[in-house]
Amino acid sequence: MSNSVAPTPGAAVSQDRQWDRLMQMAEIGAIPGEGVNRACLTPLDREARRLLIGWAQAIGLSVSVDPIGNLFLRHEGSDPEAAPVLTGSHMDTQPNGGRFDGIWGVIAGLEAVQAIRESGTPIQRPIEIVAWTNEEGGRFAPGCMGSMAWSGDKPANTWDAVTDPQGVTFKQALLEHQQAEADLPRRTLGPAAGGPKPAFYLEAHIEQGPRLEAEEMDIGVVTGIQGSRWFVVELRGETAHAGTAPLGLRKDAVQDMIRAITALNALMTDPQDVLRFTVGRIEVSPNTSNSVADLVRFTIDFRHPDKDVLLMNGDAVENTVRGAVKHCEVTVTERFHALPVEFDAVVQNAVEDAATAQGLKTLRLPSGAFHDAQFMVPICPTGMLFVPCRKGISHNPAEYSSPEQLAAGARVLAAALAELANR
Ligand code: HGY
Ligand code: MN
Ligand code: MN
Repeated sequence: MSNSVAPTPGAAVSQDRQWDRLMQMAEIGAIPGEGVNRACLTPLDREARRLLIGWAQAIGLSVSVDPIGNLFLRHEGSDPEAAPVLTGSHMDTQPNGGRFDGIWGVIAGLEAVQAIRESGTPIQRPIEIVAWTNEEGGRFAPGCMGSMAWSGDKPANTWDAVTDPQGVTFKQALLEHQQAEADLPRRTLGPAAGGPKPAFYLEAHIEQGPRLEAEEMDIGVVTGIQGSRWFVVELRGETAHAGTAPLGLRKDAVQDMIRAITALNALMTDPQDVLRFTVGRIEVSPNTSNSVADLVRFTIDFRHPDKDVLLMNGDAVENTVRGAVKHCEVTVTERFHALPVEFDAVVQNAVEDAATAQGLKTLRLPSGAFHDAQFMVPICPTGMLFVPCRKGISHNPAEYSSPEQLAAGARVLAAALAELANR
C-alpha cells in the first residue's frame, strides 16, 4: 500500500490480505474438495486461533478469552470506558465444511479493524472482534454454546455432560482447551456474569443461500433469523437374530424409526416449502447386518420463520413419534430452542448506508441459517451483513465466495463499524 493514508476505512481494506488470511486458515483442517473440517475445542481449532491471535497482536489488538472459550480481540477507541462495538463470528466448521462459513466473519472483522486503524479514522468506542465457541454444534450439540453462555441465554455449565462421538464431554474438552491457552489473558463471561453490554453487534457472514447471487446483489442487509429447534429421538427395542426371529415378535428400532420419520414428514409437510425439517444424524446399535437393531438415536433439525408454527409443530414432535412407534420405548429430548429474531433497524440501516455509499447493490433478506447474532438480539442492537456465495452452497466443501465479493463485504463492514463506533 502506498505511504499516503487511505481516506476511509473501506478504501483501506485489502482484498489480497483478507483472501490470503482466509486461504491460510483453510489449510488448518483441510479436506478434499477445498473443504475444511475444524471442530471446536480441538488442536486444529487452537492452531487456527493462534494464527488469528498472531495477526491481531501484530496490529496492536489486545487478546482475551472468557470461561467458555470465546476469544476476543480488542481495538481501543478514544473512550476506553465506552461500551464497545462487537463484531465477529465463529471459527469452527461442519465436518464437511467449507472455507468461508463463520471464519470469514472473524477474518473480515480483523480486516475491517485493521483498515480502520490504517485509515487513521478517529474511533470513539472500542471495537472488539469475537470468535464464538462451538457455533456449529457438529462435535458437541447444540450449536451457539459460546454465544448462549456469554449472553446468559443458558448457564455456561448447561452442556458439561454433552459428549462428542468419541465420548469426550464438553467439560473435558473445554478444560483441555483452557489449559492449552493458559497464557492468554482471561475476561468474565460478558452480560451473563454482569459484564458490560456492547453498544452494537454486527456479524458478517456468507449468505449460505442462493438469493444474492440469483438477484445479482452485492450485499445482504439481514432482517432477522428464522427459529430453530433441535431434538434427539431415542428408540429402545430388543436385538435378535436376523435369520431366526419372526418379524411378528420383533422390537425392531429401525422399523420403528421409519414409522416415526414417516409420521414426522407428514407433520412437517409444507406446500409453500418454507418449513425446514432434517434428520441428519442416525445412530444404530448393534449396527450389524444380521442382528435386529435394539437402539436407534436420530436427530431432528426443525426451522421456521413463524414463531407460532415453530412452537406448534415443535411441540407436536414427541406425540407424533409416540403415536407412530409400535414396539420401542421412546425418549424425545429437545436440545436447541432458538426463537425467530428481528434485527435492529439502526444496524440494518448502517449496513445499507455503508453499502450504498460504496455503490453496492443491497437486498434485505432473512437468514435461513442460525448464527450467534440470534443470541445477541436481547443484549444490544444487533444486525448482520451477507455476501453472496456460489449457488448458495454451504456446509459443503464446494462452498465459495470470490475475493472480490468478500472484499466488498469487508469494506461495508469497516465503514459500518466505524460509523457505529462513533455513535
Ligand atoms: O446450522 C446453521 O444454521 C449454522 O450454519 N450453523
Ligand atoms: Mn456459520
Ligand atoms: Mn454453519
